[in-house]
Amino acid sequence: EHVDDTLRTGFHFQPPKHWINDPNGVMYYKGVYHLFYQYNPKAAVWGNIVWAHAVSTDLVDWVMLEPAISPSAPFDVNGCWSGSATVLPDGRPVIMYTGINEQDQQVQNVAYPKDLSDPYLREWVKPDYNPVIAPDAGVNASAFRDPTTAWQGPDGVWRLVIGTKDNHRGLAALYRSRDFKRWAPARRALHSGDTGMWECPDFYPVTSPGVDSGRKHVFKVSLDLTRYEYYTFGDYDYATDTYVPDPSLADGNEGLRYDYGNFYASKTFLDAGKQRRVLWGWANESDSTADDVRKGWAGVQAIPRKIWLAPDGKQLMQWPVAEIESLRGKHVNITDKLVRGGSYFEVTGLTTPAQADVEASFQVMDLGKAEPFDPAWRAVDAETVCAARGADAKGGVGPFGLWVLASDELKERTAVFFRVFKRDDGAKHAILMCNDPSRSSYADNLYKPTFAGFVDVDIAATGKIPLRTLIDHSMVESFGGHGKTAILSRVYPTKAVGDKARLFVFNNGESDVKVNNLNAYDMRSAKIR
Ligand code: DQQ
Repeated sequence: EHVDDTLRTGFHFQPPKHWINDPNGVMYYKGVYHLFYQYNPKAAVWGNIVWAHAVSTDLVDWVMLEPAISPSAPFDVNGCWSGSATVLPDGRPVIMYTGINEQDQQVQNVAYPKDLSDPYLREWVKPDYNPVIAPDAGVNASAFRDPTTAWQGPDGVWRLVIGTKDNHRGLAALYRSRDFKRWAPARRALHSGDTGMWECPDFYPVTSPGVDSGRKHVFKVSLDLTRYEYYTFGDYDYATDTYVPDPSLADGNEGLRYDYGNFYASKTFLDAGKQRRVLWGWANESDSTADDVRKGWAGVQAIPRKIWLAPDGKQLMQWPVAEIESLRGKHVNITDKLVRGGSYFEVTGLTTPAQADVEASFQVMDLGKAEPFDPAWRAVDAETVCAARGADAKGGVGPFGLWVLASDELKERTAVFFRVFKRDDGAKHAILMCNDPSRSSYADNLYKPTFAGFVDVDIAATGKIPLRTLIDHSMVESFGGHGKTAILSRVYPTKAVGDKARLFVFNNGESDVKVNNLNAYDMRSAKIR
């Protein structure tokens, strides 16, 4: 079987070939990180789904193992879909996943490691008493899946939620158990919303460094209809199993997102070793199915991100786990370089700009040039604004930022950029962050959406906007405002590949911009064996 390597990633997780989707059962157990994921062992399209398995001690290099869970029994013969791992108080991990049974119903099954002394936990056993949760009468049996990691209340009872829907209403159905074997539905869902099927819910306590944030809980869902995820955080009462999002937060399609780009079916786990919460998410392809078949592969996992509550309590923050910095090689630094309105320059000196880590801080020299923010652009609908004002639309302050994966003649390039608008309300400025892939490739049949989010940076106070972009052949994964806004795009250059790719800083605004500091690093490839 032929695999086309040209746009495969160097330091983002991918198996050697075939289709992957959701991260599953992510966990840290006795010094080892486990990543399971939805995988088609036979082809580069979705189907024949099993839980593939990889392990790592540093979230960078991976050892690929045999699939941990494959269809084998009446309760999962038609597929082993997404789910989560829970580490029990006695130290045993347990997986709960969705099986597609003989009747094509979605049921929840458990699996336990066969041999706890195997550090990689290669083999998993499915008890005969599966399924442990089947859809009751009144539950939509073809929309009842993706159990979360369970949590235990002070009463010793386990709880978890399952994504489902009732007509158009998405639901996080709550179940309880004393023994992880017999589960009973709660009378009320943990949360619900008028947004269609809720896939891959996640629910967890979140911390904020240096702040006693008082046990806020995060609730995230993946919306099947829009293929976006959104989250809220708020207060969770164990006694009544009630979750109330903070009233200042929008719920539903208008809510906050982990990532404003191509990032779906994500899942977090508690890294007990490093006392942090880590987020994994899946980046789908944006080329055609025919292209995926030709390439022999499809799907990438985003860089694992540390996730925490911002000290101001307004949103979550994310940052690539520090371990990936161990892959940094050759380093290029630029300090205090002025980029006049309408100009650009190349960042030279990297050996592999197609596989790089770029951190930059941009200073706006004349904020007074910011255009007024049209109140018709609702604060959450950054995408509309960015679609109307792309990387080539000259502005007052911005667009400025990076052209990554750029070809020699600059006809292929993916823009990662900011625009600053003046607001008439108290917030003073609106900062838009966009990924514009509209010129990313000469190839046809690509999906090239402009993705965008707002970045909550007080530019009048600091004058600066920080950006970090991980470039990995077909992945452009950016973090604005030190992790306040993340945007992941998939792009498919034809000329800006391998050592032909180039990196630029551009400024299409009227105001000059200064690159206070730019540190770019070649990235070595992770070892995936
Ligand atoms: N992918 C899985 C489902 C889940 C969906 C099937 C989300 O369990 O709802 O591969 O991408």
